[in-house]
Amino acid sequence: MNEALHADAAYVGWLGYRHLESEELLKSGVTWCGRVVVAEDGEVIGSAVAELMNGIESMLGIRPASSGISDGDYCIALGTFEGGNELVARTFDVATQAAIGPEGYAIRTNSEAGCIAIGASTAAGILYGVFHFLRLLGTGSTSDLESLELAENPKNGLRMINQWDNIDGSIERGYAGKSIFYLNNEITNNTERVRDYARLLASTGVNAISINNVNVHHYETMFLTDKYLPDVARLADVFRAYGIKLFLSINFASPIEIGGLSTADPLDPGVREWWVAITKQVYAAIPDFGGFLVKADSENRPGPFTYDRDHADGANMLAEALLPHGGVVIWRCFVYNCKQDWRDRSTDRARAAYDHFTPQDGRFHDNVILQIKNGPMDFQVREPVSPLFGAMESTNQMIEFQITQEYTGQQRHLCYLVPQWKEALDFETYAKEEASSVKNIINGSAYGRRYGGIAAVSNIGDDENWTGHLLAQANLYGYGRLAWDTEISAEAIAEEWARLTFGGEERLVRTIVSMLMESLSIYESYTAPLGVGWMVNPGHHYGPDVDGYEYSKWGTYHFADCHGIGVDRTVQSGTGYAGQYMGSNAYVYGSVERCPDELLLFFHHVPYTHVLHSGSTVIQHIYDSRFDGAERAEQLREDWNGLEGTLDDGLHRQVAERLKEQAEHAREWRDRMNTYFYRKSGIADKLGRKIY
Ligand code: GCV
Repeated sequence: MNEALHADAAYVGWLGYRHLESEELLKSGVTWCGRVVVAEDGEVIGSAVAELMNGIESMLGIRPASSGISDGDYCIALGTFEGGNELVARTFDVATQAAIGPEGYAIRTNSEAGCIAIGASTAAGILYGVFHFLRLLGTGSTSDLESLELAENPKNGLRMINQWDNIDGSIERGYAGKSIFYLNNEITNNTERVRDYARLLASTGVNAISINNVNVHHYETMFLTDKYLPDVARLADVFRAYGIKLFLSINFASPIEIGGLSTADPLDPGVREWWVAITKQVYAAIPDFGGFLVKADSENRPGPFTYDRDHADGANMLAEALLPHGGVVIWRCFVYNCKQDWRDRSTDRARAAYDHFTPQDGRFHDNVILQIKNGPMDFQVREPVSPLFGAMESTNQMIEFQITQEYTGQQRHLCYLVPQWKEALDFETYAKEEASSVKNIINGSAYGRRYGGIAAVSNIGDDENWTGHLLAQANLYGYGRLAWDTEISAEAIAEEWARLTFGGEERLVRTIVSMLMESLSIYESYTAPLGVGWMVNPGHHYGPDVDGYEYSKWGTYHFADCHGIGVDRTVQSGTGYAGQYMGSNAYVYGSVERCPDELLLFFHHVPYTHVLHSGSTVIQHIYDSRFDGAERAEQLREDWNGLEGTLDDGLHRQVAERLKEQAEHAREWRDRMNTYFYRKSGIADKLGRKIY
């Protein structure tokens, strides 16, 4: 197979629409898909129809005819329930139609009418329905098309991607090349690539994107002005055709930096008027603009604190400017003291978001959503879930995940993150007696909130395969699918992705799914077992450095000495962080006996000889997990190498190279960690393995 084809296969990702292998499904598909009947037009419907035609052609080898009405032969009928497609109207009864929300869809085979109908209340619903139908074909998860009957609504209103791209083309924490949006302080003209990204995102159910880094620098501050707004609007056009709303990250000090004012005080009438006017200007250019994403008073970014105002003052000012246009403010809760003195044992960064925000519950306007990182620190491989979820009954909340692998191997190591995200979503907060797991908090149902959802920091760049590590595409795919339906299992998502990307050969699929499912635990075991994070090289965050952050200002310590390790966050003797949890979570985390092993060192400082629930001591676990993790990383490499010949060489080779690096690097982690702790503790490995 030639190189161009390899490259193309990596580029198209899960939208490669491989020719179907199942004869039965192929036959059924050819019968039903010869014609597409659609009575409406419009951009989003246009995207849906184009995707359907291309998908069918590629998977079934027939190009469907397209018409406004049926010719009596079998067909696929698309349309909104009220949109004039008689086949759609006939196929779905009133109850089904009523059960479909704004972005949902129903798919049903109507044998009598000779159609498979995809019906929805909006064009976006049709688009999602089409992608679902194509997924059914592509994964072979239906053997024939005679009896389809399904209906779906997304579990979350906002299913958002955050780009951390800068206008100079760099990407903060990007590991897959340069930005696809920007180059040399200009917004790209290559909207083809942006459009392909929009397709990938829409196919998983993503419906919102913020296109610039939350750290908003000089030029990006001007995105709100005539200098860039027409170009921003061009990008909004591309995303709109795929049902995706565009948001901008804004600089809280914009009134000073681009408005010529002397203050950005949110209670200053001049500042408030300025935001009203500039927001109006944005909506004139982008009528369906989503709103502003804000990082304020965080890691040296400006914010309301400068003026002795609080987050609610800042967020509400922006919310008022957006309200007449239907926009929302997404206000990040990643607020902590990043200039801490490491000698100060009373300040605990983990406490910060809860301490800052809970006192303001009830003060945020209805079109403000607080965006909270999944854990209280910063996207470590293992953290407890942030105690802020559920702790603000009268405030909209959404969760923030990091698809880009800043602390999880930077797309040079394999680390499938969906299991981590699922664990966070399933976490029971005990905010209410029932149904108050994180997923029910953020989807708005627990407290009857109007807005909520999920955001995640993207992992793509202009690398041919988008994500650097080809298998890291599974994280982007998995994020979207999970945001749409928080109930699907991580394994089911992995399997879908593997089948769509690599085809249905069983050994190939099984191997890839098992590698993905193992990968998080492997990465955790050679890097940061027992919940102690941050033992990485400062700045770029790749690779081991146990004390890299130990004497820094960032509030990220493990407190290892010759006796023990871990952070005492108990109420009795520590920072009190464990007391921020509700119900039995506080009880479990606050006790060294009850705390689960995987989080022990996050909550407790214990001697190396402390015996874990597993029966092992802390020091022995430190050694065992590193040896084990490095071995399992080697196994990943072998598993993949065993697939040679079952997928095209180019794809195989690029992953093989990454897995080789990972296996070597896992050994580096193992040896650095084990040697450090052996030297600190003076306790030998019971199994007498080589520690340097
Ligand atoms: C965008 C961490 C990252 C920063 C990032 C920040 C944030 O600190 O290292 O690069 O900045 O989180 O989420 O705002």
